[in-house]
Amino acid sequence: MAGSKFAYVRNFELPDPLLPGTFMVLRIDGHAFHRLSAEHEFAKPNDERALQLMDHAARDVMNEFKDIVLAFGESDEYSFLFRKSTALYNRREAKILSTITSLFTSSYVYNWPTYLPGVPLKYCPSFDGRIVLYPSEQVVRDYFSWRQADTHINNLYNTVFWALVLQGGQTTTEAHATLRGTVSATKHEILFSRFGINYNELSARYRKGSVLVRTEVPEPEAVETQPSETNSQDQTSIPVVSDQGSRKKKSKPRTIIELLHCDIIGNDFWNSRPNILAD
Ligand code: DGT
Ligand code: MG
Ligand code: MG
Ligand code: MG
Ligand code: MG
Repeated sequence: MAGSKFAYVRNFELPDPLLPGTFMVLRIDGHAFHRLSAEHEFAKPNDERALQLMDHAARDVMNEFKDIVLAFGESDEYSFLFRKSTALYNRREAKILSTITSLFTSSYVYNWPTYLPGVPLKYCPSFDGRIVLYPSEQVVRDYFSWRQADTHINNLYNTVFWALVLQGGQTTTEAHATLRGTVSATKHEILFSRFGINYNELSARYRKGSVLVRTEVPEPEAVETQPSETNSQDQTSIPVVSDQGSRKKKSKPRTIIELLHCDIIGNDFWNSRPNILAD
């Protein structure tokens, strides 16, 4: 059927496919959260409630988009890694980016009262988003190492900074001056000797950020419904037909989304979860 004479305008909508066979990382970041955190009196340097709200929104995104295999969050940002061969929305960039940024934002707003009860939102928060493609496993790992190293550097600085201000009585200008040019060891030392704070004993959430992964869990029912199957081999992909009707054995393992605050720079995390980078 011919369209209207206006339908030609459709030709101005250009395709925006993301290169196939590459890892896709989508990162959202709170717009002007310097202001949002101040106006809603977030605790300094870290507001546990606000960070948990970020984790909740990221979990909602992962529940909706199963091709996301890993997410990492800190401060007002979250990064989502898609499996390499994802065909989500035919890899159309604007569709993916706008849908996920929008879902994250609405979940953040929807769940705000749960995490910050008694703190009414004064205005509409928003998030920016970008998608970057990475060509190899090594660059993907380096990307996440970069974000977690950033978490550590910022958190160490902010922790000392706010200790100097809130407990040490310095002005923010004085605290910046105190810390100017100091190396990491000096910051640890200031925290310990002046404020009795052992940095390494602070919450891992603050030091390592938030890591969301899919973890396989045993499917208890599958075992129960196949009592005659005793040989644990050869069961992986064979559909088993029971007397009561057809039922697939071990079709897809059940996974849960797990929240961790662990190191993702070293090899252990990646070696123990080979599925993240495999396709
Ligand atoms: P942008 O991203 O360019 O629109 O600007 P901002 O203001 O969002 O800057 P950004 O993303 O570089 O830094 C995040 C801001 O959010 C930073 O000013 C600190 C604030 N923020 C994030 N999480 C917390 C928190 O847990 N507690 C407090 N007090 N502030 C936080
Ligand atoms: Mg920024
Ligand atoms: Mg921001
Ligand atoms: Mg940020
Ligand atoms: Mg539509």
